[in-house]
Amino acid sequence: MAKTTQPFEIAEAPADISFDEFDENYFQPEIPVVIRGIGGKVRCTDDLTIENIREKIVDKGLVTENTSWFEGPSEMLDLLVDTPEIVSRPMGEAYLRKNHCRLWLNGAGNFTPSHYDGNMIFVYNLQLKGRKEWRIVSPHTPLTNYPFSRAALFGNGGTTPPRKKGIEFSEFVLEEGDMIFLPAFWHHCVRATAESNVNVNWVGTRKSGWVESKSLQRERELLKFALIHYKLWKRTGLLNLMLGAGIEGYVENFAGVGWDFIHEVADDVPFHRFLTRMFKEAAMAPFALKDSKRIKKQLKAKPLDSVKTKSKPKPEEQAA
Ligand SMILES: O=C(O)CCC(=O)C(=O)O
Ligand SMILES: [Fe+2]
Repeated sequence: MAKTTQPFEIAEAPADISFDEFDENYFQPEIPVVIRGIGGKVRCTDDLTIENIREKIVDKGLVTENTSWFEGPSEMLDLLVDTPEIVSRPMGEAYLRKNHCRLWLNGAGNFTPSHYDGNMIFVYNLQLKGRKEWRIVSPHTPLTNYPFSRAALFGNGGTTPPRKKGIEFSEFVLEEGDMIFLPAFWHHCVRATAESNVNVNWVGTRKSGWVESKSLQRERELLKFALIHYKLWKRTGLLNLMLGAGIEGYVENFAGVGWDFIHEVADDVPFHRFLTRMFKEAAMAPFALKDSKRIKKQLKAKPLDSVKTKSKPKPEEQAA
């Protein structure tokens, strides 16, 4: 692709796209695509208010509360929506963690800064209610992250389009009923613009056939660090803190498999690449220190905060 700071046009597909077409054109080559209006094709409860969902799922303890979303097994989403075939078939071939479904309940202005998801997962995100604005960045021209992290530096963490030349990015809106398929390692930042927003995710990890990219290369090198660290210290606490943003069991249960999978991804990384990676990550430490207050605030956010307070976008975020 030509060197440009202009966004590229996201691929779009109709709600009746066949599984074969989806698989060949998007899933296998790991190309993001927005499927318009698929929400109208699947059974979906009609009482989709945040209060109802809270009563039906959250208050019944069917989900685990995470920093800014809820996660749970597929039964929790089955209460809300049918799983489309272009989701269920690839999920059937993938590694799944127990909680491979997620639920986002956000008020207007909720902003998720630029990051890519852990465990090398691909993500389907269906906008069941409301409207969200997305910006995604290709793993072939990735943003710079905090050391060992999957979150982009706040400087370019999503509030404004990337300025550096050559970064491949796209901007689009998910209206009610639209779904994005986002392959592994694509940075994304997301802003809720409707009063009340409900999204569901299905996520999984490809067992093989990962498309090589700069971000996959970094992941391999970071997982090599995990292997070496564990060999030396036989402990995972620090690894889960650094690589898994403090999530307990992140490496032990990586992609729902754990160490066997990490070996598969990282065994071949030469030692000099691992060393270079350590230097590159260390070089970003000053940025983490500079932004530490905002990072802490972000980590403390709770899913329903923005619903309760109906927060308006902050001036610094309105630039997006
Ligand atoms: O909806 C959002 O605010 C973020 C969504 C997201 O990060 C995801 O689906 O992985
Ligand atoms: Fe995400």
